[in-house]
Amino acid sequence: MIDCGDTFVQILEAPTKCMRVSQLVKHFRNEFNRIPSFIVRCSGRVNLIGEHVDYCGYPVLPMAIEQTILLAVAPSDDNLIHMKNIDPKYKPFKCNINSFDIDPSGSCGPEWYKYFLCGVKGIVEYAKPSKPKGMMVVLSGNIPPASGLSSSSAVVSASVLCSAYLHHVPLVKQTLATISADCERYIGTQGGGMDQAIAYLAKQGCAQFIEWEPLRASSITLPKDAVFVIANSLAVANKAATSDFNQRVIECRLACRLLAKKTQVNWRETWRFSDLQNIIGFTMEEMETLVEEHLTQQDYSRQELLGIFEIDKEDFVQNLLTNNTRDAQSFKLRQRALHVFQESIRVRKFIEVAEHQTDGAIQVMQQLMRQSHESLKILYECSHPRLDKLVEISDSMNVGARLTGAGWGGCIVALCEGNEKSAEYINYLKEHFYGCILESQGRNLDEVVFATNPQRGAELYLTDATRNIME
Ligand code: ADP
Ligand code: NG1
Repeated sequence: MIDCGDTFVQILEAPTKCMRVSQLVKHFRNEFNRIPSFIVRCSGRVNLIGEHVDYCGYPVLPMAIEQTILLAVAPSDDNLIHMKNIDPKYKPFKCNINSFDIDPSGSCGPEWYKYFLCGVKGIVEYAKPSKPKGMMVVLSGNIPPASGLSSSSAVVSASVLCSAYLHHVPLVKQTLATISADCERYIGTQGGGMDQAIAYLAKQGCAQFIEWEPLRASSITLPKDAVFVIANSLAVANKAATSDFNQRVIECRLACRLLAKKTQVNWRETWRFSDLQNIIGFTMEEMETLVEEHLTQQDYSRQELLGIFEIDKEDFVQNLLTNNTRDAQSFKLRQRALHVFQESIRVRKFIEVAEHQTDGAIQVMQQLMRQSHESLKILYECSHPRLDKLVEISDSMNVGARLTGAGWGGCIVALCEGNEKSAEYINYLKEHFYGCILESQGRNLDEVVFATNPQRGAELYLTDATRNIME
């Protein structure tokens, strides 16, 4: 494992030959009658293994993908944040930098610009500038939204980077990743930080083993015959539009508190499995046994938990739940906890095998991915019939696959051995899976199912206008 030492976000010349960048600059010019001062690029990501474990404090193995969020930005003197999107389905919005609100409510999920505002708020609260700067922004994105490839965090992380640059905050990757993870929670979801970490710490050609506290990334070189394919189920699932994601987060926290109580640890202050594990000094396997011993019920009702923790309803709602889970009555603690420990054991094995690259490494990795999907389906209940179907087809072709990201829709990531196999697999899916799905009609299937390679983390590009305006 190589520790990725470089600390600062790269600042480069704008790639004028890139079609999307020139379209973005053109759009910016039409909107604001000037050229942008700088451009920010931030990738989406695919998580290879380690799903729903980051918010429990355990490592994950994502890599950045080719699809990105691009922002063209210039400072504005009127204290306003002017936000436009190249895609007309995302309506323009403007607000005052000194007084805006991020209300995450709405049954279709928060409006797009609120993700951008999370990033602005994150930097303003971190740097506390005496005079926050207004800005003009145009966004261009091609990460499929609400599909588990981290489009939302790419918007938030790009916004953090652009706001940091505008406010002269040092562009230290780890710091910006942490700010991005914290501020995306203004949207209401309690993510663990994987998406924002890889957004900044990604390296071309390698997946990253991401660990927490302190946040760090180590490059993992994957076997050279390993080809990762992303296949979109075309079932969208916006994380902030339902309580499903946060329900899983609080189930893990409750499971952790309950185990803490059983092991005489201060349960009020211990809500992440990794913290509890550190305190009691158990191995991952011993944590699994602890779950088997103490979390014996299939379901825990709210009433039962009030009794176990000896607390009243107000305390429970205020301190142990989130806004959108405040009415939850039933909690599956055993199943969620078992998934987290077993998945974390799989991450460890996956890294060991990928690193040693002995004969049969790819087959072992494929098997771990299959097991991961099964666990997400059965224990974590975050799959979708279309994801299951994709995994089933993959199995039948000797390809190991699993859902990636939060689930309930979105994409699978599949591991194929060699380019020939991946081409055969992609063609098979195009014909036999996408051929039967209404949402695929009229779509460019090359954007729906494709092989992917690890890309670089976030970057900032200067345009000619930058030098005059930013000093
Ligand atoms: P994901 O798994 O892709 O992060 P989320 O449900 O968390 O899914 O976030 C999806 C939301 O992110 C979209 O509904 C939209 O508000 C925002 N988003 C994603 N891509 C874009 C884009 N290109 N332009 C504007 N907003 C975007
Ligand atoms: P997606 O669905 O890709 O946005 C979410 C969380 C991650 C992680 C995964 C599940 C956010 C912003 N992202 O990812 O932190 O918990 O689910 O492994 O909440």
